[in-house]
Order: sequence, then structure tokens, then C-alpha cells
Amino acid sequence: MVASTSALVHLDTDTTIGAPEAEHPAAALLADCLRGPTGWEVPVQVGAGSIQLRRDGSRSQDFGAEGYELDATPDGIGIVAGDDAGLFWGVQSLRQLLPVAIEARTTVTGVDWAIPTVHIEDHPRFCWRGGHLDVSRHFFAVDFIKGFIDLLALHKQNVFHWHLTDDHGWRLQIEQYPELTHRGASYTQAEARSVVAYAAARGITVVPEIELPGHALAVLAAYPEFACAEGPFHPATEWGVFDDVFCVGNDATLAFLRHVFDEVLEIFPSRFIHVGGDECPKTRWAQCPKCQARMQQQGLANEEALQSWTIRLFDQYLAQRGRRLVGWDEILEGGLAPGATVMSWRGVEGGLEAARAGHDVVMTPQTHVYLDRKHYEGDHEPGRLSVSSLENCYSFDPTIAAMTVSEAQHVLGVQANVWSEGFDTPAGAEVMIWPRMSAVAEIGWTAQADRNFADFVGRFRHFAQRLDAMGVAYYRDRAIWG
Ligand code: TNX
Repeated sequence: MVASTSALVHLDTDTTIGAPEAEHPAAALLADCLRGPTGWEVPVQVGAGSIQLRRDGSRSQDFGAEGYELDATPDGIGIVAGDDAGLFWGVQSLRQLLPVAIEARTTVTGVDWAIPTVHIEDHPRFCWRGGHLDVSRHFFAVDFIKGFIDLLALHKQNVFHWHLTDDHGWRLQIEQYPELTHRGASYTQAEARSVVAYAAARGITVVPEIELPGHALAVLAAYPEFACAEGPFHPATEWGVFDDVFCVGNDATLAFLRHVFDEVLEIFPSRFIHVGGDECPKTRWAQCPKCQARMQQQGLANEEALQSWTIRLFDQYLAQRGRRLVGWDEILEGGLAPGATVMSWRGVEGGLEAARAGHDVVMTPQTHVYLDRKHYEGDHEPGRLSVSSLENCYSFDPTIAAMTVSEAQHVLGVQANVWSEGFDTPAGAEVMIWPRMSAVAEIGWTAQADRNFADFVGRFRHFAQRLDAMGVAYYRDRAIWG
């Protein structure tokens, strides 16, 4: 809810930030956001300030998780929330109320740093509001990743799903297996930690994805002993799904994967860890003596059951370490691992089936929220495979009609996926992402009854000025600009 009058509340060199405690992350973020463009070092102090951040646990019920209130009056600006996440989102709303010059990287003079007097009560519809990026098919540098995270935060999205491994390249340094990243671009562990810290300072959790048992060619190129067949293997140079996958009949392969997760868990504090699980052809397993022996030992009826057994193994491995497994909806095949959360991508059916079985679900159907798709039919459209217009994307409701109330409670939220087969530059990625990611952010945040595409279009037209100020490219969609 937003109420506003025409009066302005001005910030100036006397502005201070009052925070619940020293080094409060949302207060630090706000000071940081103001510092560059205004040129002011806005002090953060415990207690009172002209911009007052207050966490009030006793009112958590009123605000809801991640909810906040923002009041701007001639006497000052106040943000109050039940939890720190709410304070982060309140700070992002304040940022959006400031002139777009606040996005400049250098000091801008002659700007009236003011916001309208306003009263906002706000809270999210879902607890998982995600943006994914594939950095395997094409690699994106740490600076771009951080810029993307900042934009997710600006949209109050709280999960960055980092698709780190695939057939085309393994992108995370693993100390025990240097050959994984020996050739080709990748992130050092120090860089990955810096991304995690940067995201945490904006209220975002980084969920890493390590693909298994399929999409493994980049590993097999470096360590062919983890395949069923004889090598050599090469990282894929075409797009698609490949037959050579991890040999899960081989104990050494499973040990390799455990060692990888041991390092991954050290870098990523996220409770959810993504293990892929999608698009794993069973052709090699059907021919492989080790995989067949494993099936016999474990009493597994077919190769689908072997995939399910593998996912269960890592479900347990992660659970023993206090984490939760999340995987693409193929993990339903052959039986779902007990603790698994499902990302429903081939449609919403996988999500429905998982929710019926009492599992948590993140909705990410390719029909609506795959941002690698074309915006419209046509040869010159950026995008590939099929079409998902902005309006189609916006129209998605994660709580699908066929769900009962209790099934719908298993829907954690929504995520847009950005597969990078079709672009290889930051601007190339950005025109796929914006404005469609903004639409997905609104699906995750705003109550269904309050959503309206025409209204979104009007607001995005205005918001685009902020993207311009940030130097972020976006698709000039005719649904917005005619
Ligand atoms: C399917 S979505 C994939 C990806 C591709 C994508 C292209 C999923 C779990 N697997 O490997 O990049 O389609 O849209």
C-alpha cells in the first residue's frame, strides 16, 4: 500500500542513518548507495538518525516475513521491519524513490536528493524470488555477476541461482581437482566468496548448482575415469543433451562428487544446494557393467531408479550437513528423494506432483519464465527455441488453479532462468533479462489480486530511466514502447 502527497523530503549533508546496531548490513548498504553519487559520507549510528532503520521483532506478525513499512515525512524517513530482510527491501524502496542520479557511479552535482512524502506498507507474496544465470555455456565475469545481483536486489529478489557447471565448462575452482578449471575461464574460490558476501550484503542468498548425474562433459574431459565409456572426452561445443554422463556405478565418481560438495558447502552458506538432475540420458548406464552391478546390488529395477538412487544419496549427504537438496523436475522420475525440493521447469506439472507428495516447489516453467526465449516470433528476435513475450511472462501465477490450499503452501515461489546458449556478452544477456525479470520479480512479490499488466508497463517505462542511469541494456519491447 502506498500513500503519498506532493511534498518532498530532502536529504542533505546533515543526513544521518540510525541503525539497530553498529555495522547493520541494510544501513551499510544505504550509506554505500548514497556515498558515490552525493559525495557525502552519511554517518551510520546506533539509535536515532534522520533516516531511521528499526527492527521490531514484536511486530513481525504485522509485517510478515520480509515485510516493512516506510514513512517519509518532513520530520524524517523511517523504515521499520520485523526482520533484517525487511530492512533491506525498505532500503531498496527508498533507493527507487530517489532521483535516478542515485545510480551514478561518480558524484553528481546539482541534484535535489529528495523523495516524496510517502507511507508504504509492503511484504512479499513468496519467500523464493529467484533469478538464475547459466555461466557454463558462456562465462560471465565477476563484475557482471555482482551487477546482476544488485539488480535482483533492486527488485527485492532474494535468490541468485548460479548455474556453475554444465557440458560446456566447469566454472568453479575446486582445490582437490585442479584439472576441472585448468583450461577455460572460471571463478576462483576467493571470487565466489566475494560474490556470496556481495549478495549477502543485499539480502540475497546464492544457491550454487553443481550438475549431476548428467550435463557432465566438462568434468569428463578433465577426469575421464568418472565416465562409463572410454575417453577421451571434450567439453561440448554444440548445444544439447549428451550421452556421456557420470558413471554412478563407480564408487570413485561418487567420492569425487562428495569431495566437490565438501568444498562447495564451505564457500556457499545457502541452506539450499542445487544438484541439477535434469536431462540425463540413460544410454551409457544401460551398457555399463558397473552401473548394472550397482542396480543389482541396490535392487533397482531400471536406470530411472538408478538416477533416483543417486539423487537420494546426495539428498542424504546434504541433509547430514544441514542443507537441503533442490533439483530440476526430472528428480521426480524413479521416486523423489525424501528431503528434495523440486524446480518445476518442463511445465507446472512436476511442481503439482511434488506438492501433492508434500514436497516444496519452486515454479520456473519454460513456457513462461525462461528468459532465453524469443520475445516475439521472428528471425531477428534475440532468443531461441520458442517464444515467451513479456505479457506471457507476466501472466504466470505460481499457485496454479489445480492446487488445493495445502498444496499451494508448498510453492516456495518463482524463479526466472537465464540460459546462456544464445548470447555471450553482458549487453546480450541484459536484453534477454530486462524487462522480463522485472515481470518475474513482480510475480514473486505482489499479491495476485494487485497485479495488472497495463499498470506494470507504465511503471516499467518509468523504471527504464533508472536502468539507463545504471548503463544496463534492456529489450525495447513494443508492449511498452509501441
Ligand atoms: C533445458 S532447464 C535445460 C538447459 C538448457 C535449457 C535451454 C534445464 C533444467 N535444462 O540445459 O540450457 O533447456 O532453454
